[in-house]
Amino acid sequence: MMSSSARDRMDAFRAHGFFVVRAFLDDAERAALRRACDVALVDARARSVETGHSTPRISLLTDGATCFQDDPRALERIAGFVGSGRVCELLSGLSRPGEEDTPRLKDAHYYHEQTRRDWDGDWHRDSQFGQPDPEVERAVVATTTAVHFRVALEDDDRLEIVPGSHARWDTPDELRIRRGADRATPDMQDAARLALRAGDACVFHAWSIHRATYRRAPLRRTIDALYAFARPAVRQWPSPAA
Ligand SMILES: O=C(O)CCC(=O)C(=O)O
Repeated sequence: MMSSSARDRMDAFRAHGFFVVRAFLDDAERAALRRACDVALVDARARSVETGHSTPRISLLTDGATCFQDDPRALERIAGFVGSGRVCELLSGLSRPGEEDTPRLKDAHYYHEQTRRDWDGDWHRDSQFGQPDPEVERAVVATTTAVHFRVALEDDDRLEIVPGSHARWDTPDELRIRRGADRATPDMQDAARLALRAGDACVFHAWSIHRATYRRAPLRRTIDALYAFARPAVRQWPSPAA
């Protein structure tokens, strides 16, 4: 039987598109995970004047081969965490009918404070990336699920979400903002700021309307993994010429 807290999480996810689990990691777990993620950030910052400095985040898995070459144990810890039963349990039951129930890990990122300047991110649904046609995107939003799972390794109140937007299409104002010329406006109606304390976890629907603002201070160290539930498309290869 589902525990009442699991039921509460699912209800919150269905209604608002996100839920928060307070104190998901204790101080020792959080410190160990932060040490592992910092290995990649220190490496990225040393290699680049952009990545890790003026980017919102670095990728922990797709750049892992280089970022962790001096400390492969750090990569093992991160990969173990984002694939752990404890994390997957939080994602259980979030898919739609017709989708797989098992989440497929797409990547893991590390959101960091800025080193050069403060800036405001664009409002978006992750579903819009690679979808120039809003009607095609609308069908993706209506039929599939992708989620971010994150843990703040230091206090983090940078993320803003429009609650409930995962379960409906945009209002005319929302569509104008996220596909228009003023995407970083502070004037998104009904947006809520998600304040996580160090150790808190949050799951949010990747198709929700959301954004973050990026600052030099305070320190931002949030690990975020992205998972999809949709069945992977089967790629049709052309048959070899006879
Ligand atoms: O927390 C953030 O910096 C924003 C996350 C975000 O917009 C995304 O990953 O799509």
